Amino acid sequence: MDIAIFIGSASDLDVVKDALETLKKFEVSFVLEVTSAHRSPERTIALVRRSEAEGTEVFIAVAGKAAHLGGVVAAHTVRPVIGVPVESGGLGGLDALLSTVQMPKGIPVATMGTGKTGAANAALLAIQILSIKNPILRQKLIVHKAQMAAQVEADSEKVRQGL
Ligand code: RP5
Repeated sequence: MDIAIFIGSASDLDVVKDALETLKKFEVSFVLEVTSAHRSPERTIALVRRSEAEGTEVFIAVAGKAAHLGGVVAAHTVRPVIGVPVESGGLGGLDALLSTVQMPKGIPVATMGTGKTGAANAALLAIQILSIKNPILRQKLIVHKAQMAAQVEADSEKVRQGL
Protein backbone atom coordinates (compact mmCIF):
# COMPACT_ATOMS: atom_id res chain seq x y z
CA MET A 1 0.00 0.00 0.00
CA ASP A 2 1.25 3.51 -0.85
CA ILE A 3 0.25 5.04 2.45
CA ALA A 4 -0.06 3.60 5.95
CA ILE A 5 -2.35 5.42 8.38
CA PHE A 6 -2.03 4.53 12.04
CA ILE A 7 -4.57 5.82 14.54
CA GLY A 8 -3.80 5.67 18.26
CA SER A 9 -7.27 4.51 19.21
CA ALA A 10 -10.47 3.32 17.55
CA SER A 11 -12.00 6.54 18.90
CA ASP A 12 -9.77 8.49 16.49
CA LEU A 13 -11.50 6.95 13.46
CA ASP A 14 -13.90 9.86 12.97
CA VAL A 15 -10.92 12.24 12.72
CA VAL A 16 -9.59 10.46 9.62
CA LYS A 17 -12.88 9.96 7.72
CA ASP A 18 -12.33 12.91 5.34
CA ALA A 19 -8.70 11.93 4.88
CA LEU A 20 -9.76 8.42 3.81
CA GLU A 21 -12.25 9.91 1.35
CA THR A 22 -9.50 12.07 -0.11
CA LEU A 23 -7.20 9.07 -0.57
CA LYS A 24 -10.02 7.14 -2.25
CA LYS A 25 -10.81 10.12 -4.50
CA PHE A 26 -7.19 10.24 -5.65
CA GLU A 27 -7.15 6.42 -6.00
CA VAL A 28 -4.17 6.06 -3.71
CA SER A 29 -3.88 2.72 -1.93
CA PHE A 30 -3.69 2.77 1.84
CA VAL A 31 -3.83 0.61 4.93
CA LEU A 32 -5.50 1.77 8.15
CA GLU A 33 -4.51 0.26 11.51
CA VAL A 34 -5.23 1.04 15.15
CA THR A 35 -2.02 0.95 17.13
CA SER A 36 -0.75 2.75 20.19
CA ALA A 37 2.72 4.10 20.90
CA HIS A 38 2.22 3.29 24.57
CA ARG A 39 -0.27 0.43 24.79
CA SER A 40 0.95 -1.64 21.84
CA PRO A 41 4.54 -0.51 21.16
CA GLU A 42 5.66 -3.86 19.69
CA ARG A 43 2.68 -3.95 17.36
CA THR A 44 3.44 -0.40 16.21
CA ILE A 45 7.01 -1.32 15.28
CA ALA A 46 5.90 -4.55 13.60
CA LEU A 47 3.35 -2.60 11.55
CA VAL A 48 6.01 -0.12 10.43
CA ARG A 49 8.23 -2.98 9.28
CA ARG A 50 5.39 -4.83 7.55
CA SER A 51 4.13 -1.68 5.81
CA GLU A 52 7.62 -0.86 4.57
CA ALA A 53 8.01 -4.41 3.25
CA GLU A 54 4.68 -4.01 1.44
CA GLY A 55 5.87 -0.80 -0.24
CA THR A 56 4.47 1.98 1.93
CA GLU A 57 6.02 5.29 0.93
CA VAL A 58 4.50 7.65 3.47
CA PHE A 59 3.23 7.09 7.02
CA ILE A 60 0.47 9.12 8.66
CA ALA A 61 0.27 8.85 12.46
CA VAL A 62 -2.84 10.18 14.19
CA ALA A 63 -2.97 10.36 17.98
CA GLY A 64 -4.15 12.42 20.91
CA LYS A 65 -3.00 13.28 24.44
CA ALA A 66 0.75 12.62 24.95
CA ALA A 67 0.87 11.72 21.27
CA HIS A 68 4.05 9.78 20.59
CA LEU A 69 2.80 7.66 17.71
CA GLY A 70 4.37 9.82 14.99
CA GLY A 71 7.66 9.91 16.85
CA VAL A 72 7.77 6.16 17.39
CA VAL A 73 6.96 5.50 13.74
CA ALA A 74 9.63 8.01 12.65
CA ALA A 75 12.15 6.32 14.94
CA HIS A 76 11.71 3.08 12.99
CA THR A 77 11.60 4.21 9.36
CA VAL A 78 13.39 6.49 6.92
CA ARG A 79 10.14 7.09 5.04
CA PRO A 80 8.41 10.45 5.56
CA VAL A 81 6.11 10.52 8.59
CA ILE A 82 3.21 12.97 8.86
CA GLY A 83 1.77 13.50 12.32
CA VAL A 84 -1.78 14.55 13.11
CA PRO A 85 -2.56 15.67 16.67
CA VAL A 86 -6.05 14.71 17.86
CA GLU A 87 -8.15 16.99 20.08
CA SER A 88 -8.97 14.16 22.50
CA GLY A 89 -6.91 15.20 25.51
CA GLY A 90 -7.75 17.48 28.42
CA LEU A 91 -5.86 20.33 26.77
CA GLY A 92 -8.00 20.30 23.62
CA GLY A 93 -5.30 19.09 21.26
CA LEU A 94 -2.53 21.40 22.41
CA ASP A 95 -1.07 18.45 24.34
CA ALA A 96 -1.01 16.25 21.23
CA LEU A 97 0.21 19.10 19.01
CA LEU A 98 3.23 19.78 21.18
CA SER A 99 3.94 16.06 21.68
CA THR A 100 3.89 15.50 17.94
CA VAL A 101 5.65 18.62 16.69
CA GLN A 102 8.53 18.94 19.16
CA MET A 103 10.67 16.14 17.81
CA PRO A 104 14.35 15.94 18.63
CA LYS A 105 16.81 16.91 15.89
CA GLY A 106 17.30 14.02 13.46
CA ILE A 107 13.85 12.43 13.68
CA PRO A 108 11.40 14.67 11.80
CA VAL A 109 7.64 14.32 11.96
CA ALA A 110 5.83 16.68 9.55
CA THR A 111 3.14 17.87 11.91
CA MET A 112 -0.25 19.07 10.67
CA GLY A 113 -2.85 21.15 12.46
CA THR A 114 -5.14 19.33 14.86
CA GLY A 115 -8.15 17.15 14.18
CA LYS A 116 -10.10 16.53 10.99
CA THR A 117 -8.55 19.41 9.04
CA GLY A 118 -5.07 18.27 9.99
CA ALA A 119 -5.91 14.72 8.92
CA ALA A 120 -7.32 15.88 5.58
CA ASN A 121 -4.19 17.94 4.98
CA ALA A 122 -2.05 14.94 5.95
CA ALA A 123 -3.73 12.93 3.20
CA LEU A 124 -3.11 15.72 0.67
CA LEU A 125 0.51 16.16 1.74
CA ALA A 126 1.08 12.41 1.42
CA ILE A 127 -0.42 12.52 -2.08
CA GLN A 128 1.82 15.49 -2.92
CA ILE A 129 4.86 13.51 -1.81
CA LEU A 130 3.80 10.57 -3.99
CA SER A 131 3.12 12.96 -6.89
CA ILE A 132 6.80 13.92 -7.11
CA LYS A 133 7.31 10.66 -9.00
CA ASN A 134 3.74 10.24 -10.27
CA PRO A 135 2.53 12.60 -13.02
CA ILE A 136 -1.04 11.26 -12.88
CA LEU A 137 -1.33 12.24 -9.22
CA ARG A 138 0.26 15.60 -9.98
CA GLN A 139 -2.40 16.27 -12.62
CA LYS A 140 -5.16 15.29 -10.18
CA LEU A 141 -3.72 17.71 -7.61
CA ILE A 142 -3.72 20.52 -10.18
CA VAL A 143 -7.39 19.80 -10.96
CA HIS A 144 -8.19 19.65 -7.23
CA LYS A 145 -6.65 23.10 -6.67
CA ALA A 146 -8.49 24.56 -9.66
CA GLN A 147 -11.78 23.17 -8.28
CA MET A 148 -11.14 24.83 -4.91
CA ALA A 149 -10.44 28.16 -6.60
CA ALA A 150 -13.63 27.84 -8.69
CA GLN A 151 -15.59 27.10 -5.51
CA VAL A 152 -14.30 30.29 -3.89
CA GLU A 153 -15.51 32.29 -6.90
CA ALA A 154 -18.89 30.56 -6.81
CA ASP A 155 -19.18 31.28 -3.06
CA SER A 156 -18.30 34.90 -3.64
CA GLU A 157 -21.00 35.17 -6.29
CA LYS A 158 -23.54 33.62 -3.90
CA VAL A 159 -22.57 36.07 -1.15
CA ARG A 160 -22.92 39.01 -3.57
CA GLN A 161 -26.35 37.79 -4.73
CA GLY A 162 -27.51 37.72 -1.11
CA LEU A 163 -26.71 41.40 -0.52
C1 RP5 B 1 -6.75 8.19 22.67
O1 RP5 B 1 -5.58 7.61 23.16
C2 RP5 B 1 -6.25 9.26 21.79
O2 RP5 B 1 -7.03 9.91 20.89
C3 RP5 B 1 -5.01 8.70 21.22
O3 RP5 B 1 -4.91 8.49 19.89
C4 RP5 B 1 -4.67 7.60 22.11
C5 RP5 B 1 -3.27 7.65 22.53
O4 RP5 B 1 -3.02 6.40 23.03
P1 RP5 B 1 -1.62 5.96 23.57
O5 RP5 B 1 -0.70 5.90 22.37
O6 RP5 B 1 -1.20 7.02 24.55
O7 RP5 B 1 -1.89 4.65 24.19
O8 RP5 B 1 -7.58 8.55 23.67
